Amino acid sequence: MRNKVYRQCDIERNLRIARFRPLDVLVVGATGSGKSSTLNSLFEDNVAKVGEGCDPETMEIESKQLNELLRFWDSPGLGDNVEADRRYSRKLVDILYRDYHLDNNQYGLIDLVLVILDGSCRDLGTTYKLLNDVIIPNFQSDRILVAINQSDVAMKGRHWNFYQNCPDAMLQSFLEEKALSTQKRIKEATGVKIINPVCYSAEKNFNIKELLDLIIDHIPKERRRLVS
Ligand SMILES: Nc1nc2c(ncn2[C@@H]2O[C@H](COP(=O)(O)OP(=O)(O)OP(=O)(O)O)[C@@H](O)[C@H]2O)c(=O)[nH]1
Ligand SMILES: [Mg+2]
Repeated sequence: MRNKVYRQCDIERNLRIARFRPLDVLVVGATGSGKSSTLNSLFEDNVAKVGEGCDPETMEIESKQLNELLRFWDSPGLGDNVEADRRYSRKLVDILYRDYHLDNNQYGLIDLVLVILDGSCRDLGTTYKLLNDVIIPNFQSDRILVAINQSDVAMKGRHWNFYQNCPDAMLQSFLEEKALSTQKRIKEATGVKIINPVCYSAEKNFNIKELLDLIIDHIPKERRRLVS
């Protein structure tokens, strides 16, 4: 089934509880983790420019609407240099405080933050910094989701079954361990207990429905009050 119409009834029902639409998901992560590739895979279309060379690609926060129920915000990645990190962090904080008014109440525009990790890399330093310095002080922790991209190259390209386009048993168990260890390490580094991350590959279109499931199953029950 196409992603645009995937579990529409569930999304409608979950959004109806809090009477809002669309759901706004801010996609963040280190540069090169695959945020833009993830959007292309979710949209089954070329909606965001993917980096081809060594340099960071996305420079601005831009919205992409999948359908009338889901809107994603692609963002620049952290981890390039100190000055760029400062600039991008400010942009992220700004959007976390972007508001809208309804019935005389003020709400935050962004409903969920999706943190994308590069599964081929063990270093979580930039992600910790992003969470500790930018996201957690300015956003409700129970609205943070984490997903691990680049599962196809998590073991340096080994154990990917090219014929079936999925990990073999060895890589599968490596990914399960990786998800648990990431959850534990994020708890230790930030104090936040995240939901078990989904491992997927934007490049190979692997587990993209599971990534959508993670979002759909964690649609907040109410609109977001701004952190003061
Ligand atoms: N093997 C593999 N490569 C991937 C995957 N996802 C992304 N890539 C590659 O990783 C590189 C960076 O991808 P982008 O989508 O531009 O990453 P980004 O997080 O948007 O990067 P910035 O815009 O610089 O923050 C590109 O060369 C992609 O082709 C994946 O699932 N598997
Ligand atoms: Mg990008």
